[in-house]
Amino acid sequence: MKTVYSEDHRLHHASAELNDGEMMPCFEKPARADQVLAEVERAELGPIIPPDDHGEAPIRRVHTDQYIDFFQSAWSRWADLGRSNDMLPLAWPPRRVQPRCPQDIDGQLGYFSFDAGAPITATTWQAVYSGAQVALSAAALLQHERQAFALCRPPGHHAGADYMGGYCYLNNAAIAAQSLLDQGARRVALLDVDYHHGNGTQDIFWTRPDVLVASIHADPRVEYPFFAGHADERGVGTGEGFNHNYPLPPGTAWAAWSQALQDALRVVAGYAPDALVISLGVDTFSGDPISQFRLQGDDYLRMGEQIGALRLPTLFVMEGGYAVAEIGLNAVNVLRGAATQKG
Ligand code: OKP
Ligand code: ZN
Repeated sequence: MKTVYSEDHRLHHASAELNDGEMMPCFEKPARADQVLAEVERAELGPIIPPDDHGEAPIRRVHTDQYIDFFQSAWSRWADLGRSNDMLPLAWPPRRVQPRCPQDIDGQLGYFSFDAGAPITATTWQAVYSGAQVALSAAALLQHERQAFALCRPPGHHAGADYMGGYCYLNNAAIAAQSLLDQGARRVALLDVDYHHGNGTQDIFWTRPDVLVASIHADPRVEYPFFAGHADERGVGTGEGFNHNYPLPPGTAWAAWSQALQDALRVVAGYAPDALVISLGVDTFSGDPISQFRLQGDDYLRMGEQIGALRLPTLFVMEGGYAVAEIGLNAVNVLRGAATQKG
């Protein structure tokens, strides 16, 4: 399996996030991707190639022009005010307000985010632009290959069409899924195995039947992102029935997790997609510092085997995973498991 990777992820390295009421060093940091890359090399998974530049157009197929334009100019507007700290939002519209986009940079930061978990630095746009190109380039590989790995960083699945949050800025998996449709796929399935619900992905495809979204994650009643991911969220209008959530309690281990996977894979197979995108978060690991599931190293091999057994053209897009020492092995175990099944 080929891995697409760009060093540009290093250009996003924010200084702090709010955790338990305290500003702490970001869990989402460059060492994460370094570890995954090192393990891809060590395991000899296959060639590691740089992304091609597909430009902004495929990003703007998923994200609004207003959001992208804001993002691209945000840092220079911030710096022009003499500010040098990472950009963080501080106000959001409450319920029952139909928000108008403010003119002020602080107001706009709240308008284009849903939490304070996505700080913008001077070079964040460059990093996330390259991350999206990694996803697009890996998606393009599926024209000739059965499987590919987009080693994206930062993650993307919390980002919606016009908002950032939860370490996410551009929804790499959604951008890849849309590009597969634009290259001729009639239906794409997107399965999110990250510990956290992919609220951005769900929102982006909420009304659409051409992308089936399934997500296995911690129950939002007790876990971030709290306001989406319930089992009764199934899409609306023409999208009704094309969104499937599998919320699971804290402490879930492989036995119960794999039951949800089995059901999700049955739903995916029934959809008969032309391609499958996996939002590959490995923060389901027992040792993850911010998560409460109990998957073990070998479970990721089984996960990959079961995904690979569908024998669909499959794109793996890196999402979360914060146990830095183990993130590489866990992610590569999924890829190796899937690679042994292809044929
Ligand atoms: C991103 B991805 C810890 C609380 C949780 C946000 C978690 C974002 C996870 N400070 N903060 O889904 O792995
Ligand atoms: Zn996560």
